[in-house]
Amino acid sequence: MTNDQSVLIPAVLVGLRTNESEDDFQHAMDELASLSEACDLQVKGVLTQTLPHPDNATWIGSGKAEELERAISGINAELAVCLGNLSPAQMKNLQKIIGVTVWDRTGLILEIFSRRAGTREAKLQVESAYLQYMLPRLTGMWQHLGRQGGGGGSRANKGVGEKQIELDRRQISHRLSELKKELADIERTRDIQRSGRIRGGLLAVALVGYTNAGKSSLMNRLLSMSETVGDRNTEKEVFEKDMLFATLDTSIRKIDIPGRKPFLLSDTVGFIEDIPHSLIKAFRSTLAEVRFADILLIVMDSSDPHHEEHRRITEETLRDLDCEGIPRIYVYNKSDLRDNIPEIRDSSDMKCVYISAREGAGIDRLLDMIYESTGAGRQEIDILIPYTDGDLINRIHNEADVISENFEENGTRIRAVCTKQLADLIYSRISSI
Ligand SMILES: Nc1nc2c(ncn2[C@@H]2O[C@H](COP(=O)(O)OP(=O)(O)OP(=O)(O)O)[C@@H](O)[C@H]2O)c(=O)[nH]1
Ligand SMILES: [Mg+2]
Repeated sequence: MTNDQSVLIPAVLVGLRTNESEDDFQHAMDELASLSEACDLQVKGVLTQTLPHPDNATWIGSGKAEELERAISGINAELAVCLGNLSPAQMKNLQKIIGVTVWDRTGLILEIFSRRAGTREAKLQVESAYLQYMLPRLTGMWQHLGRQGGGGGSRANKGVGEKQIELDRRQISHRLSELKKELADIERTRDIQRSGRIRGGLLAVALVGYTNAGKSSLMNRLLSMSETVGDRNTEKEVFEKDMLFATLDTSIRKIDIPGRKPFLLSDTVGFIEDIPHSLIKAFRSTLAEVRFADILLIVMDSSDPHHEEHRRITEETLRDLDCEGIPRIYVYNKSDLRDNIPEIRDSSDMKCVYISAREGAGIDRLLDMIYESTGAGRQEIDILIPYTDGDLINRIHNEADVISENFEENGTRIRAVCTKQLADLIYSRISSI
């Protein structure tokens, strides 16, 4: 969460346009500015360069790098944030010319994540991604420190530096394996909790989508419609803000709207174009709620001209997470910001709905669609349950729709429709059909 009292670091944004269109390049620069804002940077200047391909040594070319150096000293910037992912050598060389720290887009995203990580799991995941990112960059880091120490380049210092790098490298590798183990432990606990919930027989719905699309706002809207124990549901509300990566941790809430079957809803980290691969890998366990969901709500900001592109990126990320088979509903949010709402032609393989999480429009239709789609996630069971397994009979009565029930010599024969999870659980306990 951004701290309003925190000191903003003056920074310059650096863009390199190669073969993308002017519009795409501008859009990417705007996003870099929003990411910088989310990281408490104050953008004091923007410098762009056009080249057929990035310069091997300095990324933007040595002439442009010198121009950048002059701009930086003119406005006392402390940081240069580059659009794109720089190689360790490019980063090191550029840093040397301009005399201030260089971050690339991946480094910036990792920095935001490390500031925002709230739970222990998120902290460990970010640390793991950060160390993987740092590992090949150690050389550049040492050179930078060496220069600050005043002995940059001298042969004696270089030896010490190289030893230090080797040491750092070993320490980082060691820490990475520790982190892997700790994260695996957390994931195991999470699995136990999850199977506990599945036993609750509730349908699991997951919100996914590009960052800032309105996922958390939609969760809060559904919570506000839910039945409350006291008179308010506010303590269950999740954090929403006009800021990239407002949410990092996964929150799960029971949505219990009067007159409708309750379901579980999870809200999690948003996606972004070119999300660092190490980050996706590190967040795989947080995103487990998405992987095990019965249905995905793909939320988009329909007022953003790039929302279809955002949808493509979301689908690609979901593919990386092995979520291709899960039924989905495309939720076009922020309809209140649109002048017109296109006619929706529902087809069996693509379910779309326009909603406004802020004003409530379209929410009832979305809920109908969730229940309609869950038919796909439900299945019929026909099973003979021994009289000794009375607890299973109780669960089926509580959680499934019973079609018929006959008392036979060896047990109760039940035909019912229930969630896939409940069916799997029953079949794993009772092998005879
Ligand atoms: N006008 C309008 N604004 C909305 C709507 N839904 C969300 N917003 C705003 O969009 C911004 C982002 O909303 P969030 O709910 O935090 O978005 P998110 O998808 O959870 O974002 P991350 O957690 O960063 O991935 C906030 O300023 C919301 O108030 C809507 O239906 N209409
Ligand atoms: Mg959010």
